[in-house]
Amino acid sequence: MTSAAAVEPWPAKALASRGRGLSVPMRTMGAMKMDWRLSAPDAGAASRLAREAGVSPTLAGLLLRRGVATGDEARAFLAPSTEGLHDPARLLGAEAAADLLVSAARRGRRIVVFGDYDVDGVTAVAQLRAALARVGADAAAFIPHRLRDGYGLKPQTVRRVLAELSPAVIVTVDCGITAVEGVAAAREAGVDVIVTDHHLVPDALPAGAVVVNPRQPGCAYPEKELAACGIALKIAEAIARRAGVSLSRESLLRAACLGTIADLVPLTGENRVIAAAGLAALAGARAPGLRALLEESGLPPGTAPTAEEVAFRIAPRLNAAGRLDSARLALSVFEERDAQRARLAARELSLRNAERQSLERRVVAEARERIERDEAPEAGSLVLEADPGWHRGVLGIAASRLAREYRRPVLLFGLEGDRVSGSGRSIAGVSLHALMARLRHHFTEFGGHSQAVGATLPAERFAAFREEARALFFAEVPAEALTPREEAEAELAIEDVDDALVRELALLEPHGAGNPRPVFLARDARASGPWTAVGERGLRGRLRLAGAGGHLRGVAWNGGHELARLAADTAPFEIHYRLEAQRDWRLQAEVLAARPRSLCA
Ligand SMILES: [Mn+2]
Repeated sequence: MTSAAAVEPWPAKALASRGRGLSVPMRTMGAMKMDWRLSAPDAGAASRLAREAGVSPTLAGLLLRRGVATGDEARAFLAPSTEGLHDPARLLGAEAAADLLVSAARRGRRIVVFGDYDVDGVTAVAQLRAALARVGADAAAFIPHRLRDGYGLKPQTVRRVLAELSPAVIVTVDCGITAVEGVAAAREAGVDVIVTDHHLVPDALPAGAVVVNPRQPGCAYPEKELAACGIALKIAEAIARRAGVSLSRESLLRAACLGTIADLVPLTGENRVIAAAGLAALAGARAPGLRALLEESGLPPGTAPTAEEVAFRIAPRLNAAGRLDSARLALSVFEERDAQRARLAARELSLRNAERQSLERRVVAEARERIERDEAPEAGSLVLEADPGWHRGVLGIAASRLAREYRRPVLLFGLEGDRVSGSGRSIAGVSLHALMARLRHHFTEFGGHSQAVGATLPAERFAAFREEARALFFAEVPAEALTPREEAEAELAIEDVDDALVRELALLEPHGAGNPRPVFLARDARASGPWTAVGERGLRGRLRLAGAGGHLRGVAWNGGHELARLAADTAPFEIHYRLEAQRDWRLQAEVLAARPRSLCA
């Protein structure tokens, strides 16, 4: 692998031939054109909210940007409580689903919980199985195999479930809303079907199923953005209420918060309550597998993880099972009662996660080499690569890393016999699904949403598909979508960072989709200590930053080169940064971008 320092800027002729006056993203931040923005809210509105809510103007500004407008809303946002959870009965179909499941349980009819192989799907299965076990149901879990079955309630997967598990009732989680044929296959076999799903609702719902989806027409449920595991939490509570049994809400919330954070639904509204309450409850996790998983993830026993620790340490371990093989291993973390076996399962998840990382690194490195060799003008609008050696289970995660790095839509395919299967990830402002749908004539399978797609096509069509796709994206992707963007939410000079502010900002946690850790702009930063590069790509470093007065430990993961250059000089420079307190409470500034002060005028 070439070091980033040696990478040439994007070839000038590729830029020239685009003729759009557009800068194509490159490896190192220093060399590329960047759209710097400060999107701070109106100062008057911020100081009004600050007075009403009794918070600093800085925090008030950040709250305004998160849709919080009044003192009451601010108090509810800053202290999320389980009183903010809505009644399951408000979710259309939840009562009917609970009735059907409880009566099936009482009559000894077999129920299959049909899930998905990611954290959202697995935690949803765990919750429904726990609730069904509590009412004495004969309930089996079925999670499709990512490589062998693929996603969702396909007719052939339904036939496998019918043959292997002989269910009387199938209840889906995290899939099924588009499964017209899959539901029909089950109904023809006399099986009752309940579809619980949070994905976008198509015009035609599957016929003959009880459907629970807060997005479906006629559902007045206030939180439309629940993850599948959030819906499962509601159904589990509806089951317990219907059967008159008690069920530990804390235990449900522990699972629900993991899937809610991992599935990247907005952590606002009810999802914020689920995330906050679930994270707090994780400190008291009792299931031996979950305790072992927290320990494997490097979290001190008895402490609540942050949402970022869930996203970067816990969720990748749970996901690793389904990426490489069966997701049953991830489910066993929630269900295994034997302490020894539970520890082994958690250990095995760590090993698979390490294997996933190495498979992913290989795909990313090989794709990078091709990206940097590709001088065709179309290359700047879409990365589309395939390799027989690439493992399908890591293509989506590798595509998302490359899409962020190069700021273009990325599609990666693995060749499997006479078929090519792959995943794509997009960037803000580009609907990958809408563009790929125009190439549907090539695919035998295609699905996803605006930012992520999956597709399969015959290998012999791949060359033609690639050529058409590159031309299509070159013509259709707007130039401004490809320009790297750095957006800060507020100005905050280094010398204004103090303990009181840091404690106040902690009230915004848990951070995630819809409520990101705030990015600040400091206009007058200086390096006050030596720069030390770390990491194999030479892109990381630490330094001390000094504004007019204060000092702050700094770290940069991707913007290291430009920062190192600026830090070597005595001139002040401008940075975008996030504040993070480590577990040891050492505060540091994560520098996301740096540029000379002179450009700011
Ligand atoms: Mn999901």
